[in-house]
Amino acid sequence: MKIIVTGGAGFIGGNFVHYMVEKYPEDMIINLDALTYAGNLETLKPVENKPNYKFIKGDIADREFIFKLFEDEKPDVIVNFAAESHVDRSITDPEIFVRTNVMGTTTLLDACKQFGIKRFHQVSTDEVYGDLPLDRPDLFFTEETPLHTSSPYSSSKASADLFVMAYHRTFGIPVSISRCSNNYGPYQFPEKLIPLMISRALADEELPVYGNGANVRDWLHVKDHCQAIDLIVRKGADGCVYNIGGHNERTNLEVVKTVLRALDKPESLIKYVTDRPGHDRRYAIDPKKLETELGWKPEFNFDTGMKQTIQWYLENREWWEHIISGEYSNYFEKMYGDKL
Ligand code: NAD
Ligand code: TDX
Repeated sequence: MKIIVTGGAGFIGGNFVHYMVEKYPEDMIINLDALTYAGNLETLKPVENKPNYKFIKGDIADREFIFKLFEDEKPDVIVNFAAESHVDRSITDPEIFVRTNVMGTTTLLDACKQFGIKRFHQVSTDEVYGDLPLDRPDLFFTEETPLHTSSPYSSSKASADLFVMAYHRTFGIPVSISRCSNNYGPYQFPEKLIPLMISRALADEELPVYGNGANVRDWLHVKDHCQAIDLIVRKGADGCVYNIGGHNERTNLEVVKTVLRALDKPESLIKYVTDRPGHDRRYAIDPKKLETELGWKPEFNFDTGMKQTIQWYLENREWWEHIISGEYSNYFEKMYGDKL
């Protein structure tokens, strides 16, 4: 099989490329990535010389380029990770989220319609369901929960999901969608909560916690996410949505304190800052469909996953220090400058 992985130089896409290149030596994995601020070819170093791997630089919203790529490569499967993925950036600059997340996805779907495809898989998010109240721990997102978004990011992802389903129904494109909870693990860009806190705690810098830190996220190790996507692409039913999550709910404050404990740093580093506008309160996934229909089970719980992740950031300082010392430092100043 020839599989195009879009966004394979990012966090989850990069981990997925590693996983697929190792697991399926007989398949060809093509990593298509525009190398935005979030794309990093350093992440692909472990696979770059493998015979079943190839990198192509390109933009999923560039129609001419995408059609030519499909014509040349004739892929069997597309797994679409490419996206603008950071909620805070979507609040300051929503437009690029529409271009990449919505128009990029429809451009890929148009190419699938024109050239044919065995499966188009859309990597979506639990954020399309909106949020749950903090005082109802009995409530979870199922695949039937209505879409009800809060941020420009989640609205762009929900919109893309609707287009995927529309192309399935109207044009008969074989599709699947997965909606996963918050990921953590190696190679995550240090703008996201866990790597941000690890890198700043190691430098004895203040840790910005939005609001009172009581918002809840449901954490899944990135490797478990990759395994689930592989399973859905190969065995999932055509036209179906699968939720992915491992029942690891934590408040943001609990997560930050876990990082501080693991690094033996004081809680006095925590600094409560202005809340994110429209901040979703709680995400919690019910993964029953994936578990019962496809037999998926996560390998990590939050404790084992965090231990492995923190160890990785300690052993791979060069990877993230390189990012922090570059253009990203301007972004941090702009976003947090008057908060810290
Ligand atoms: P990321 O920001 O780390 O990586 C995104 C990648 O997409 C980068 O390599 C970037 O260069 C590439 N990209 C951006 N625009 C592009 C374009 N126009 N054309 C080609 N490539 C482009 O993101 P991530 O955290 O790895 O998330 C990957 C996917 O998983 C996204 O679709 C996101 O919505 C979804 N998701 C993320 C999480 C999470 O917790 N991070 C959870 C659930 C779902
Ligand atoms: O400095 C911070 N302080 C803080 O308190 C940052 C960056 C975040 N937070 C809070 C906001 C959230 O409640 O931590 C929580 C996690 O924040 P992010 O890492 O920005 O993730 P989130 O907004 O939950 O979205 C993530 O999960 C779903 C990904 O970025 C999305 O791509 C994915 O779809």
